[in-house]
Amino acid sequence: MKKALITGITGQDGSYLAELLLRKGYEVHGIIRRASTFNTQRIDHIYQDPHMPNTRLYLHYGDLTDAGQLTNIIYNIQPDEIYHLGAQSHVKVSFEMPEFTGDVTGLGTTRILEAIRRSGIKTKFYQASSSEMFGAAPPPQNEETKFYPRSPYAAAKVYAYWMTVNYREAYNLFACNGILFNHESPRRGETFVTRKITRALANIKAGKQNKLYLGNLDAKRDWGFAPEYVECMWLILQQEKPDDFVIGTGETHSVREFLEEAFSYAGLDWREYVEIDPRYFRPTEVDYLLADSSKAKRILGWEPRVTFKELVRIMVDYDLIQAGLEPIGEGIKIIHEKGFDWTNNKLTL
Ligand code: NDP
Ligand code: GDR
Repeated sequence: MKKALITGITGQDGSYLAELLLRKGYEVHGIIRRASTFNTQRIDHIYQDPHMPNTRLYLHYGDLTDAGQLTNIIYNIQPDEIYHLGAQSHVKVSFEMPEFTGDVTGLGTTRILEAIRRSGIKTKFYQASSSEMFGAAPPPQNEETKFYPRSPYAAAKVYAYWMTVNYREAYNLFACNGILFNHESPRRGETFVTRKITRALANIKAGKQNKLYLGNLDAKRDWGFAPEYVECMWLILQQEKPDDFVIGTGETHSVREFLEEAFSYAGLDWREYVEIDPRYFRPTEVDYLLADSSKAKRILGWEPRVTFKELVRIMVDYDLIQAGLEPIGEGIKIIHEKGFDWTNNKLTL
């Protein structure tokens, strides 16, 4: 049985990836942070009591700032594959906490790479690189595009990207970068713009909220559906040789278009509810991201199946249910039609 270790297993991507790997028959280990409240909501439905026979999911306390414990975990588990998804992943927050973001998001990668090197184990390594690294580089962006990071988060990811490449070249590690463009889902963190919009609109419909405060509506993003993107992470580590891949849909939309699509699907006019709060503007913005994923299509055979419009509908339906309302239904229909599973209000793979 193959063993995988996931950092960031409690996050959006970590939770979908854990489901995928369990389904593929892996023994899955995840690193979680100690918190005073439960922080495992996204993986509670797959949690297994470690005392039971046939358990294949194990959680370990650790932190990306604690090199000793990371080395310990990696040495003890001896995983075949490591998916390094843990990060301070919020771009706006990284301007408030640049040093902390550098420590967790940048140096965190080095700590894991060093733990692999020092423990001498043979494992494959996946680094969660980001389209934010392209920043101000003109679209479309692919593996050849020069990085131009526009935030402390993006700068930390560029550092982590190059450390991954360096350990591949210096120590012959099977280390890969997946340069993923924005991907969203009902499990997306509530402060990222897509989820902030779909949650607010559901609360507005439910009479629990009247206004939605946002920042820059002109930014353009290449938004895809997260469960499809974790399949790429796995595919990248199944190749014969380690390599770096850009993953995205090849379609771009502004935040305004997302608003329009979401509110009109729910029968509302966003202009009546949205106000601009400059607090959400970023000191330097990334204006225009658009993926050229032709390499992933050619080598991994990967193409997205869920469109922008479908993604919006899935997220709106889910948040309507969360707000105690009837879903409009198109989103749930799409989930079933495309072979995903939505039971007990949980979207699983
Ligand atoms: P989330 O913010 O949802 O999850 C981040 C995860 O990292 C959580 O499990 C979090 O734990 C964990 N984490 C944060 N700080 C630490 C720390 N100090 N030590 C250990 N674990 C920590 O991110 P996503 O799932 O959306 O993204 C996964 C990865 O992919 C991230 O590295 C992100 O930067 C990157 N990425 C994401 C994209 C996207 O569109 N989603 C696109 C490109 C890259 P806790 O739950 O306790 O907070
Ligand atoms: P991003 O995602 O910065 O692309 O990083 P986010 O959803 O935070 O912002 C997207 C765009 O929306 C604009 N925006 C707002 N953003 C937030 N969060 N809140 C608002 O109120 C708001 N109003 C407008 C932003 O200015 C921006 O232009 C995400 C993260 O998941 C990263 O970890 C990942 O690397 C990249 O995607 C790819």
